Amino acid sequence: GALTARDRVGIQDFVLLDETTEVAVISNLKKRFSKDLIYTYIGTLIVSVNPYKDLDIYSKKQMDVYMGVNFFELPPHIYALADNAYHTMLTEFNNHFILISGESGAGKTEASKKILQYYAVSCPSTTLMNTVRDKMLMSNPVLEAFGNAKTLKNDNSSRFGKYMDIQFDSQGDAVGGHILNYLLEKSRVVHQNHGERNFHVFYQLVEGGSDDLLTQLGLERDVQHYYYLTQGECAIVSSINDKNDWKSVKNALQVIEFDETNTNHLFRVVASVLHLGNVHFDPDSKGHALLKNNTELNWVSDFPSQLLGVDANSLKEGLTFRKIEAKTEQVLSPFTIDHAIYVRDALAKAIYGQTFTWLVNRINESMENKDSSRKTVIGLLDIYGFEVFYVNSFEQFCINYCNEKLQQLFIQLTLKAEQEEYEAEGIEWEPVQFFNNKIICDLVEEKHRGIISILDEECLRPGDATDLTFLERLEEKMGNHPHFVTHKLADKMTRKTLERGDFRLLHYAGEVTYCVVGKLDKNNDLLYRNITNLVCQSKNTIVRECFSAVDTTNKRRPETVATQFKNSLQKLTEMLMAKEAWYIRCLKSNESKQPGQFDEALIRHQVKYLGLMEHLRVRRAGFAYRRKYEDFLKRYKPLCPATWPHWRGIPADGVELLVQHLGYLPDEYKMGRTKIFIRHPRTLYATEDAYEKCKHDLATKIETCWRGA
Ligand code: AOV
Ligand code: MG
Repeated sequence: GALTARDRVGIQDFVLLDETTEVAVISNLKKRFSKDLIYTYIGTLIVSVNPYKDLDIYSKKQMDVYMGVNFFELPPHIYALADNAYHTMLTEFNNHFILISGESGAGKTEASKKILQYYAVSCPSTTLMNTVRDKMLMSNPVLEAFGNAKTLKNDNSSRFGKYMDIQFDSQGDAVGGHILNYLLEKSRVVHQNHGERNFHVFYQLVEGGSDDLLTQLGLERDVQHYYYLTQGECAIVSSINDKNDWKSVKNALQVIEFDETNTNHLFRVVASVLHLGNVHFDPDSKGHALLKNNTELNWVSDFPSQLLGVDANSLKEGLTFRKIEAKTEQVLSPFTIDHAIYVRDALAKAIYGQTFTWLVNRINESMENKDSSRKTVIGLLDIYGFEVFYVNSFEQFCINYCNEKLQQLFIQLTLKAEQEEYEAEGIEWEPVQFFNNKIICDLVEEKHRGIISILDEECLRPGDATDLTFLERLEEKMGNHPHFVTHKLADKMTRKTLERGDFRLLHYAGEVTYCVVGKLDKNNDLLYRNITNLVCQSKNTIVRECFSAVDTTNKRRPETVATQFKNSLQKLTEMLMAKEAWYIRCLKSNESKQPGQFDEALIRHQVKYLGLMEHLRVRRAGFAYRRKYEDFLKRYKPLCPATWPHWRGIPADGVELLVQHLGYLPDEYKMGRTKIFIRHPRTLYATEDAYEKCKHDLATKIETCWRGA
C-alpha cells in the first residue's frame, strides 16, 4: 500500500506518537535524522539533532515561508518557534526567552545564531534600524573570536556564557540589543590540554594580520613560536580557517563602530598576551627567578612598542619579586621560577579576561537603543554545554554547575507552566514524576553547606589551606551525600577507582570526576597588588580602563570566582522566571563530529537526562493536545458542513459542533476557557487524517474541473 507521510518522515510531534516509549521516541528521531529532518516537536518544544553538515533550510526563502504561519502547519523548524515567540510577544506585549540547552557540541550556538538571523532578516525594519541589526549580527564573530576555542568536544566551543536580549518596539521592529556574559574560561589563555587550542583570536591575528600590523606588534607569523598557542599541539585545525575568520572579525569590528584607537589597543592586548607567554625564566645561583632576556618583556612594556605601555623595570620587578610592606620599609622577596610563571600567567589571564568584559560593554553601547519608549524583549540563552573530559577541573565544575541550574529552571518552568495552564483553563491535572536535580544544585550551592561554601571557607582560611585540605573538608561534610563520591567510597559504590586528589559528582547528565588541583587558586583568582597598580597606569586605554574600575583601595576581599558565578546565575534565573519560556533541546548525534552518523546509545543517554520522556509524559498526562479554539477551527472547519466555509459564531461553539460531527466521545476532550484539550493523540490523528484526505479530495476535484475545462 501507499506510504503515509507518517511512515516516510516519522512523526513531527512526539505528542502524537502511539506509544511514549523511549524506543519509539528514538526510532522516530532516527528515521527523521536519516531524512535530514533534524527538528521534531514535543508540543512547542523543539528537539534538534546536530546534523554536522550544512542543510539548505536556513535561506531567506525558508524564513519567508515561516513568517506569520501557524506553528503546527509546517514542518518543525526553529524559525517556527522564533516566529511563534515573536507573534506572541507582539499580541501579548510581554517578554520572552529561548532556552537553548544540550551538551557541548550539540548545536546550541548554531541555533542561537540562526534565530538571531531570523529576527534580523525577517522583522519589519527601517533603514535606521538596519544598522542596529547589523551590529547585533556582527557582535557574534567578534565575541566568538575572543570567547570560543577548539576543545576535544567542539571545534568552536563557547567558553563563556551568553544571554542576549533582542529588544522590539511596539511595531515589532528589532531596535536594540544587550548582552550579559558569564564566566569566561580564562585559564585557557595560559594553558590548553592536548588536542585543544587557545581562543580563536590569537591564531587569527598571527595567521591573518597584515605584515605591517605584525611588525608593529612585534609578532612573528608563526603560531608555533608562541608558548601560549602550542601546548595542545594542534594550532592548525582543518575545519578552521583562521585567515578568513580574521577578515570577518576585522569587518565586524568596523560594523560595531570600533574606532581606530580602540581597534589598535585591542590588538595590542592580544599581542601582549602572546609576548607575555614567551617571557621565560632562568634560575640564579639560589634558585630564584631571573628573566631569560628582555626582548619579550620590552614588547609588552614601554619599549619599543608600548603594547601595554607600562614601565619595563616595574614589570620586571613585579614578575620576579613580591613587594612586602613591612612597618617602615618595603622588602622585596624573590620568586622561585614556578612562582614567577604563576604571576606571569595570572597577569596574562587578568588582562585578557578584563578585556573580554570590556569588549562586551563596548558592543552593548553600540547596540543600545536610547529611545525611551516601551519595549519588549526576546532573550537568547546560549551557554557552555555540559562537558566531561579526561581531567576535569574548576572550569568544568563551574560549567556543569551552570547546566545543572538551567536543568532546574527547565523543570520548574515546565511543571509550573503545565500546572498553570490547566488551572487557567479550569481543567484537572495529575502530576508526572520527574527526577528533580535540585538535590545536586543544593549540593553545589547551598549556603554554609554546599561545595562552593566549603571551597570559599578554605580559600579564606589563613595558614595551611591547600587543595587537599579542601578535599578533606568536602569528604567530611559530603561523605554521605547520594550524589557525592569520595575515593574512600568509590570502589564500593561505582567500582571505579578514584585518585586521592579527586572527587566525583553524579550530575543529572552523568558522573564527572573532578581533580582538586588548582581549585583554591582559581577560585581566589588574585593578582598581586604591585601588578594591579602597574596595569592601572597602562598607556593602553583598554587596560587602564579595565583595571582602574577594579577598586584597589577597598581592603575587603573581593568575592571568590565561584561565588560571583553563583550569584550571577541566581540573578539570571530570577530574570528568566519573569519571562515566557521557549525551549530548544539540542542533541549531539555522534562523538566524532561526522555527518550521517546517529549514535543510538549517545542519543538515548541525552534523551534520558534532558528529561524528554518526562516532558512528553507531562504533555500527555491529562490531555496530550491542546489548541486555541480559533486555530483549531481555522484548520479543521472544512470537515463539518456547519463550520465550512465560515463559522460566524463564538469559536468555542463552532469547535463543539465540529467535534460532535467528527464523533469525538465525551471523555476524549475537554473544553477549557480558550482552548480545546484532547486526551489521546489518536483522536487528533484521525482528525488530521480526515483533514489530509479532505484536502486531497478538494485538490483532485479542482484539478478535474480544470482538466475538463
Ligand atoms: P554548542 O554551542 O552546543 O557546543 P555548536 O552550536 O558550536 O555547539 O555546534 C558544534 C558544531 O556542530 C558546529 O560548529 C557545526 O559544525 C555543527 N552544527 C551544529 N548545529 C548545526 C546545524 N543546525 N546545521 C549544521 N551544522 C551544525 V559548546 O559551545 O561546546 O556547549 O560549549
Ligand atoms: Mg556553543
